[in-house]
Amino acid sequence: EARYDFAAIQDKWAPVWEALQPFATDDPADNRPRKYVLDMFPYPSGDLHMGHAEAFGFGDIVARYWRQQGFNVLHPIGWDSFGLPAENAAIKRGIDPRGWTYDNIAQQKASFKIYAPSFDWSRELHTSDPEYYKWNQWLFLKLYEKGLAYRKDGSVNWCPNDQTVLANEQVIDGHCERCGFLVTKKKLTQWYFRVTDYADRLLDDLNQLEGTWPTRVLTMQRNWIGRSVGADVSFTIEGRDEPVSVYTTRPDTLYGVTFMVVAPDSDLAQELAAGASPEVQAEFNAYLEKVRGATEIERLSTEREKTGVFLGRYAKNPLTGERLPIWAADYVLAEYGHGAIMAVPAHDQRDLDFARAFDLPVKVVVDVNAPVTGAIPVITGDDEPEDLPPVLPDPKQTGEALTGAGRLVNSGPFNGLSKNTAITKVTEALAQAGIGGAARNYRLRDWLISRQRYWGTPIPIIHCPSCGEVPVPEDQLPVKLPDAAGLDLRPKGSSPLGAAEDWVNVDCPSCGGPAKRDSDTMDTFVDSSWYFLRFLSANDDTRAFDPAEAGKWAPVDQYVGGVEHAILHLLYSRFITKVLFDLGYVDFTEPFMSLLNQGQVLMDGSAMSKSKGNLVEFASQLKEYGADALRVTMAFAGPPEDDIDWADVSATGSSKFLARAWRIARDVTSSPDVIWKDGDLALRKQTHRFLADAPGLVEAFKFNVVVARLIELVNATRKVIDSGAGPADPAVREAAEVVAMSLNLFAPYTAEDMWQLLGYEPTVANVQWRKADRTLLVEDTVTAIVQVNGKVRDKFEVPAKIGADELEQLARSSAAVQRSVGDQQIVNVIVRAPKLVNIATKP
Ligand code: ANZ
Ligand code: ZN
Repeated sequence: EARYDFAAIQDKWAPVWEALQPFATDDPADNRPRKYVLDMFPYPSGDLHMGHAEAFGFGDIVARYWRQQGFNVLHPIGWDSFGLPAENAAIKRGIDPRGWTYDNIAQQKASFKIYAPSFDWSRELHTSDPEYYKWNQWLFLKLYEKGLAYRKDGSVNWCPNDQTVLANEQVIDGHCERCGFLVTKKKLTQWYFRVTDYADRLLDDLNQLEGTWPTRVLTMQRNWIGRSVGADVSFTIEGRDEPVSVYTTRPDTLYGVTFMVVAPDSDLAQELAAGASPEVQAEFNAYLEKVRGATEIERLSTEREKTGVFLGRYAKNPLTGERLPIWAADYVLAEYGHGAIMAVPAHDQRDLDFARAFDLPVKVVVDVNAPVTGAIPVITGDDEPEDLPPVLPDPKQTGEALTGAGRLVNSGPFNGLSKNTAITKVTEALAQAGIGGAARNYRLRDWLISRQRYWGTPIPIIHCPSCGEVPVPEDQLPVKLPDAAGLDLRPKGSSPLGAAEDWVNVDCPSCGGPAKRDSDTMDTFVDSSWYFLRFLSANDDTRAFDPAEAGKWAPVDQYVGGVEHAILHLLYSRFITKVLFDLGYVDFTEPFMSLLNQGQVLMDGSAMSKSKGNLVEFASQLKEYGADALRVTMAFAGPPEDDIDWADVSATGSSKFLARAWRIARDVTSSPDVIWKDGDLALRKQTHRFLADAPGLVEAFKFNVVVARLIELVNATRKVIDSGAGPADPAVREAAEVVAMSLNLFAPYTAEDMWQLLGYEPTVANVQWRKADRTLLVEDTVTAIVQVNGKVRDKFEVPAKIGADELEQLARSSAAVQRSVGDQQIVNVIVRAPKLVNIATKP
């Protein structure tokens, strides 16, 4: 008797699929509805790991599912193959990053061929191919033309270990996202993409993704963009012609300003200090040195002891005319708002901490005990309401700022207004007086895209001494990377490309004079910001992508990937999509309509790593259990969003289940033309209940429930084979066929082999899902009892899911019940659906 042998089955079907290429989506005449299912493409850092097995397993369930539902499904694969790890490996081993990268791609590809996700291999791409990065350069030029790519001097995040700049998004709690080193600041001229122009749209469009993206990702993006709504207020400075603007979310507290603070590392602070006494200058310079060592998080912390320097200068409150001392303190950031603030210590905790540390005045201007609902006191002329009642706590004593809502006091004409009304009124007054008005600020910064490293896309700009920045003409793209041979790739703070003499020195495309190429390369997040569009035209060397193809396939219907990309990659792709929309290349504004974040694969409760010695290698698992058992184990472990602890799951159990399923197909003795209705009724009902339920479960990502139901169905089928009508029962064949079709989602080799055992041609992946027979879905029934005054008067069968109202109606209309009630009055009815109705009467 034939036995289930996963290795033999893999060896049998892999070449068949390779020849059939059943998942190529290249037929323009195919007019089925379309779905685009995409996994975040892998970085080729070695062989595939268990995390890949999980994510690609889940993505494939969805892709295979939609195919069975009659859709033309695009499920492509490529590699995110530029980046630092290749370069670092190359430096360490003295090899070419290119070789390292493409060897790893070959390795991962071979593993994928065994793991068998239903990829359309004809669209394979690698971002490090000139055929790909040519279009990165094209994209850069499009942004440049629009003024969305620009160069500026600025203080940038600098990783001293990788010797390269980092985008804000790549600084995690003050440390380098890649190597963990503490990030410092450095003044450099760098290329940026103007993401901040899109801040409002990036924020507001998140509402469209509510319900289809994980809530935590939406929240992380909202916080990252960090829109703040308030006002700008301009303050005149003694001894300075130009007034200084500050940004505040609390213009209502303007009467409570008692000093002003500027960021020590701002140009303004330097200038103000330069106009002060030599003692102040010296103190300021020493302070500035210290400040440069602190991270942004440290500086903003309310826990930290407040430090600062009085600059000996004064500003004037625009509404009260009061004289305000100006301080430099590091809790104010140079890069946010205007780098200067109006300090309101009574109502802002950091200002209060500072005021207490340096004994500065504190003035309460909002009575936080006053109710804010109800009538607003009428203000008539000079007849202002009473000032602050003495019952309010004094923040200077308590150390607690009064941050809540309330009504204004000590605020001249604004007294009595609620905080929110006052915010509006004061903002209006500022605008009218020409000294400020409504303003917004964002935490989001422009995207710094230049990198001082070799293994990336060269920036297609030429610097000419007479013409300045000159874009490389489109017909000269790609600007190919020079050979790594002969270049010193070791990080040294400037790009290794600068040393490639033949490459860097060129004629200016504009004047023909001697000029130099920009020697930085692009952040690899540029590569991945639009790759989902390149898949649509992967083999078209005349354009980045065909807008008509994008119109057909995009946006991506289902995206699958890790939550570690919640901000970086997902924010950048959303931005580039909106830019391409504005440029008229795509007709949608969001790239990924639905997002599934798979959990992590852990071992013994913690993340796997070589150093911890708890690494489970994908290759060895694949060898030991085979692709199908691994895929089933991943799907069965729990909801896909949850972490999987590999120590708690059983690939052996999955293998046994697959063998049981396979043996059912082997044992079927009826032919494909059996009459279904002659089959065992109970088994048929179970099969059709499964057919009815499985689609909804898959669409809700309840893969584990589908597998559990399949296990039950296989067991029930085995019972009929062993003790019922036997292997010739049509219901056994029907169940076996449904199991094979369903296993296609989770265990494609086993499914294909079962399909053949059942007498069909490959491939089961293209077989359409069957509709459940409604007549086999009739509900289970139970017996309901009706009592009148505690005595049973009637019994009847009702659907197990009957509602209370319906059951009560049935009870009241029962002839036996009506007879028993007679002409008495019903005083109480208790319904316990589906089993009991109790009616109480009185004469
Ligand atoms: C006066 C005030 C009174 C403020 C009050 C708050 C409460 P978000 O919500 O983050 O935008 N601020 C402005 N620029 C700053 C900078 N460069 N560095 C540090 N802090 C800065 O916060 C805006 C508030 O943060 C602003 O409103 C300002 O303090 C401060 F009862 O102005 B506020
Ligand atoms: Zn020139």
